Amino acid sequence: MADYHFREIEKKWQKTWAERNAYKADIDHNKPKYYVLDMFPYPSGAGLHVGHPLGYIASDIVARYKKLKGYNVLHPMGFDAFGLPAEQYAIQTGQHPAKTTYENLDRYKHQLNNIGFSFDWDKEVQTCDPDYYKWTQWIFMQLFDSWYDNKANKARPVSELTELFAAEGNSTVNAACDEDTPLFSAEEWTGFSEKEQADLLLKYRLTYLSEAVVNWCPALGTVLANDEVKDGVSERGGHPVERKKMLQWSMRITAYSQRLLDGLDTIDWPEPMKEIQRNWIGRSVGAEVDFSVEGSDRKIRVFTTRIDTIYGVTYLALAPESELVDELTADTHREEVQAYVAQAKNRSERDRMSDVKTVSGSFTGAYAIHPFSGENIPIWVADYVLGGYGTGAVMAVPAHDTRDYAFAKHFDLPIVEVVSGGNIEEEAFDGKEGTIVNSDFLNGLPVQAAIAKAIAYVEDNKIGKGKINYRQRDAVFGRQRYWGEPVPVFYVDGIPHLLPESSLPLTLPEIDRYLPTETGEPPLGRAENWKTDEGHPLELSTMPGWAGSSWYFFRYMDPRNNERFVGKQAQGYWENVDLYIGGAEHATGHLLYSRFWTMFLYDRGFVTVQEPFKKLINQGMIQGRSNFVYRVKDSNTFVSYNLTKDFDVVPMHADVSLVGENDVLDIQAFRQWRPDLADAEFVLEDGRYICGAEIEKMSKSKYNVINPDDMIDQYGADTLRMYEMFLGPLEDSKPWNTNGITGVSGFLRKFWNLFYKKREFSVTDDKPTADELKVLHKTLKKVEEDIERFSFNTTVSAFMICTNELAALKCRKRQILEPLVIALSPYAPHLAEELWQALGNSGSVLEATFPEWSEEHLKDDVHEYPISINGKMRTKIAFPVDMPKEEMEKEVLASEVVQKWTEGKPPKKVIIVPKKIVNVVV
Ligand code: ANZ
Repeated sequence: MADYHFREIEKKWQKTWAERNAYKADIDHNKPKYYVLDMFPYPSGAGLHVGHPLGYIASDIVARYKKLKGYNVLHPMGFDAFGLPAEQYAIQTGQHPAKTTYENLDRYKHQLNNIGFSFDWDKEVQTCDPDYYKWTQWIFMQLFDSWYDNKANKARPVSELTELFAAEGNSTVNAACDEDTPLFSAEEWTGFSEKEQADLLLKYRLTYLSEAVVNWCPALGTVLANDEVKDGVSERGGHPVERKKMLQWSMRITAYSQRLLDGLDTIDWPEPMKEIQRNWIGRSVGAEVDFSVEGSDRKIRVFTTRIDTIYGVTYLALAPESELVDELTADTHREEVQAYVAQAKNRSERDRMSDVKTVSGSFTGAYAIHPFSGENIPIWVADYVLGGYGTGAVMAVPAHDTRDYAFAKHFDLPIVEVVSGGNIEEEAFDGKEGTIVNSDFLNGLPVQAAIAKAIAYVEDNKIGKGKINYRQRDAVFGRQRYWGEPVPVFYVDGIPHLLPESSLPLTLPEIDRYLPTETGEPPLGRAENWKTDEGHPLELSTMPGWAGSSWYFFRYMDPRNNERFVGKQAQGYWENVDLYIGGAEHATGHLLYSRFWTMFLYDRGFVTVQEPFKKLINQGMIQGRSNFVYRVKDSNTFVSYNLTKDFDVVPMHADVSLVGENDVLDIQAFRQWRPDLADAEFVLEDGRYICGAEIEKMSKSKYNVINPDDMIDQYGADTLRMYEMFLGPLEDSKPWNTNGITGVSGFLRKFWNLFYKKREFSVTDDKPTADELKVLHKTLKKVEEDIERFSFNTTVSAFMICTNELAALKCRKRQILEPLVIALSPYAPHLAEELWQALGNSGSVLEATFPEWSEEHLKDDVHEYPISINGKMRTKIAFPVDMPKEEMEKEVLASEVVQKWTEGKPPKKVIIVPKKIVNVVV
């Protein structure tokens, strides 16, 4: 084959690699391991567009490069195959979601294979496969069977907790548990009924059933996790979400808040991702202080981060949800407060937090007593106080907090500034209004010292204590849907029990329709005989999308193990993911849950690592370039882009496949696109219809999707791979531009032509020149250094420059070209494999070693200086680069040409610019 026939070449090598099982990764203790992973895709009905493989191409390059560098590389792929879209489709069509899922999955696989990825398909996992979700259920069971010991700072089996309860009750146990867990003695514990014990244990288990306020989405018929709700609507579909109290499975991720924070310092992730997780977890150091209530023995406990400002408290504010509201409100104010509470509860948390302008609240008629000054302070209900955070009550210090300040101004409450506590710049109040108090024993201390002293004081006096709060809540785990993992739990007299391990997997039952039952139970309520053999009812909710994706990286290491979720040996060898590439949108979902489950599995001794992903890179989005046509209102006439100002037009997306170079519309094709356009009329400019264009998200609905299959068919997979990398830095978002791809395709052809001259393979064994060696070594150095820092676009340019330079030098030498084939193989594996074979190698380029570059060939040892006399270039003289200036000057002046132009006279000045030029002024 003499021409670059990419179609045949790519088919041939894809087939060969598959036959040879070329990417099989087995444990090999003689080599260091490297685990490169992509976030596995959800196989959607739309298939892949060119944006999807961007990250996969980058990870594939790294995988192939690391292999050349002598690593044993694990580079698997699989599918996150449970999820809402397949189920929504099933509801519409009556088709089993498995059917569409597997159809989509096959299409994805086919598309991925077209691109020539080095995936070890023997390691494939699919989260909806019972052999896989058996182990998701198993991990759920381990979580149910664990509690978090704050003293040991790790999860432990529940059997050890019940032993402690039986021996000492729970007062000595420092565990992550529900706020409302009562204290009990050992005798009380043993005296409790089975149901009472079971209920208490649920307050400790790491996965538990509780009555919780959840995000209920009536349109989707399910609850959603906090990260699945954006701006009050469901992330998928944009349906309204309500707050609702339900009996619900949750995961006690809050037990791990501090470790999830600390762990961030040990991993190499983009700083913004770490920051998003830090903010989500929301650690805040402060104190809880109890305020007594006048005429009542109830106390109001507040959480504050600024206890040093306590002398400036002028009112207390309770969250509308707080149960204290009803208890404390004076009869004279009851009606008003109740009306306020009813209205406030309907506002979303987000609105309540951020909106300072619509200050609202209601006075309860009750008063608290200031613990330091003994003064009376009014108690208000205010919706800016959130029920679910801290204690649901705040001590309001209008002079030092903006929200309190706005509230006090609105309701005309006193504003009292505290002069201790140092000077915090962002204080709300500038001292012009209200009184200033001296904060007594905190006076003159810097903020942190004042806080420490005040905390010591409240602790000594037993009216409060130092406290660290986390904003993160436990993660809601149950979903009232069909297409997810069944929760392996059955009920006896309302007590949840785990199924025996031997009965896993608990497989999804067949049902007639994928909808809730008439009585509002989840779809599993439709299954006949959804019971244990003993007739006990099984749990009806299923697991959320994130269950299966929270541990799949371990399963890849050992996917066919029937005894364990991952074999000890396999996990011990592959450890965790060295490089993880995927989208930034998973910061508070998948990436947090995976870290949580890994820490848990570590605690219980099931894995040897605490963090799943050592290094993370977020690839940017490839945006689409949409085209528009402009329809004259209420007509079927379309006006060309530059004429639209003279008409009243409505823009409409036109499929980008109907538009040619320079945005010229193919009118014929457009008319055939849709029946309603068959008789479309056009107002043209210069005889053509020019479309408008805009950069938008690549999406079916915007008709701007570019299918990688089409690109591969037209240009080849190697060109697509290199072009996607060439578009710009991996992390950046950038628009797709099909015009640019021809440049890359031309470059690969040019590279090919270094080997073939007039269709003849013409590589020689001649000795390379210093210049040729320099081109080679410069390129190898750049390629290696750039891959090591994940800069792929610059590597592609380096290859282009090198190819041009070698073509200019007419270099066809094996000693130069062969190493380049190896270096190029991670990027253009098919072409490299073909040329490797043409060079006479029997094995595969996959088994080669990445060529080493050496400094010796990079040296510029002589430089040819232009010699300019009075500003005019007269000749050129080569000097060794390390020659001292005085010697150069002597030689320049002695040269014949210079002698001629200076007529032998001594020059006024000689200026030598190293490695650039010599200027002689006479
Ligand atoms: C007095 C004070 C004075 C406060 C001051 C702040 C500044 P973070 O950092 O987010 O933890 N707060 C406490 N619980 C709240 C709740 N459930 N809803 C709304 N606000 C609440 O914020 C803690 C601070 O937010 C606490 O410290 C409290 O106001 C308020 F100059 O107490 B502070």
